[in-house]
Order: sequence, then C-alpha cells, then structure tokens
Amino acid sequence: MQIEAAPFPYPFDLQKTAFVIIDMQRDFIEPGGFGETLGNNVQLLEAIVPATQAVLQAWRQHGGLVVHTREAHKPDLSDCPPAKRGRGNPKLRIGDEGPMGRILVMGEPGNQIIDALAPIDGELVIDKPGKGAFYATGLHETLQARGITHLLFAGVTTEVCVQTTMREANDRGYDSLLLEDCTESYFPQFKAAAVEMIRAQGAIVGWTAPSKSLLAALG
Ligand code: C5J
Repeated sequence: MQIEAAPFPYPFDLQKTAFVIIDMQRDFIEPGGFGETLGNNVQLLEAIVPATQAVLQAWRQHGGLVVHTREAHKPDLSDCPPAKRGRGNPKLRIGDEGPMGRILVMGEPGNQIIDALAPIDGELVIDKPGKGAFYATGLHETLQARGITHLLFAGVTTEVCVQTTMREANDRGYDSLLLEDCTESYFPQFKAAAVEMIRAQGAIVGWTAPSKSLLAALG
C-alpha cells in the first residue's frame, strides 16, 4: 500500500505498521487537566477527535496494530524529575489534586484516554513519563518483537509529545508519517512549523499526509 504524502509517497505494509495515538487523554483535552492548568485553551485540541476516530475505526477494521500513549507518572512521582514538576508557574503542578484527580498521575480519571478513542482489547497502552514515547517505556522492544517498521502518528501536542516521539522513532529506524488533521497544538503556529520541519529536507524526520489519503489507501 502507498499513501499520497509529502514530500513524496509513503509505502507501507499493514502487517508491519502501527497506528500510534499520542496522549489523547483527558488531562490534555478536557477542562481541569494539565493542559488547562498551564493556561492553554483545551478546546483547540478537541477538534481532531472526529478525524482521529475515523482513522482508528478504519485501522481496526483492517486489523492493524494500535498503540495508545498517555503521559503518566507514578503516584509517588519517583519518575517525575523535579525539573519537570517545577517548570513554569502553573495553577496546579503534576501530582496536585485537580478537578479530574491528581494531575498527570497514573490511574486518575484525568489521565484516562478520552471515551471517543478508548483502547479496546488487544491494543497497546503505553504510560510514558517523558514527552517521547520511547523514553523509559520499552516501546521499541515491544514494536520490534511484533516486526513493526512503520508508524502512523496522531495525537497531541504536535510540537511536543508527537514530534519528540517521531524524532525518537526516526533515530531507531522507523519510517513515520504524521496525519496532519489528526494532530493539534495549543499554538496553531507551532503545529504548522512542526509539520513543515518533519517533512523538510526530503523527510528528514518523516512524512505528513491528510487522513483522507490514508483512508483512500486502505480503500
Ligand atoms: C505536553 C504532550 N504538551 N502530550 N504533552 O506537555 O504533548
């Protein structure tokens, strides 16, 4: 199969490709979570849910591997460096009690993936303490054991956890493609810049394409 993509078409084998949905968790998308405590307008991110849901449904129908990630820390915060917790001047810090439970802590209501994209049996759910999904998670080994060589990306936020993970994937030898309408930032100009820099210089980090190109390839 091949996706019409930029900077040039992206060939992939469904059996060797995973759809990776980054951090579509209540902490980032709904009022009262980490995103809002940092002063962001979380409504911007909600807009990508229908397109991401459509891809998820099609990918499931084709039997493709799905990986969901959550930015999530242990309740004792032993995996949250003080530098991360102390950064900025938020209303609430990681680990503090917010309207949806403790901010960015595993098992709390706000840390769950939004209902519209909830994982189903057989899908991988990766809790990650960093911005990149390969850091301290074993994700690379898990994907290698399944023979995965190609990754399709959706999720939030484009220039932080999505781009960081794509760069980590690139250095580990994966061919990655970002679905442009399935990713968003609290800062639209950062999304635009991240999309450009990913596909610049002959796909230096990876490819980008609208989700309709993937859906067309899947048929
Ligand atoms: C951020 C993320 N932006 N998932 N996390 O802190 O991009």
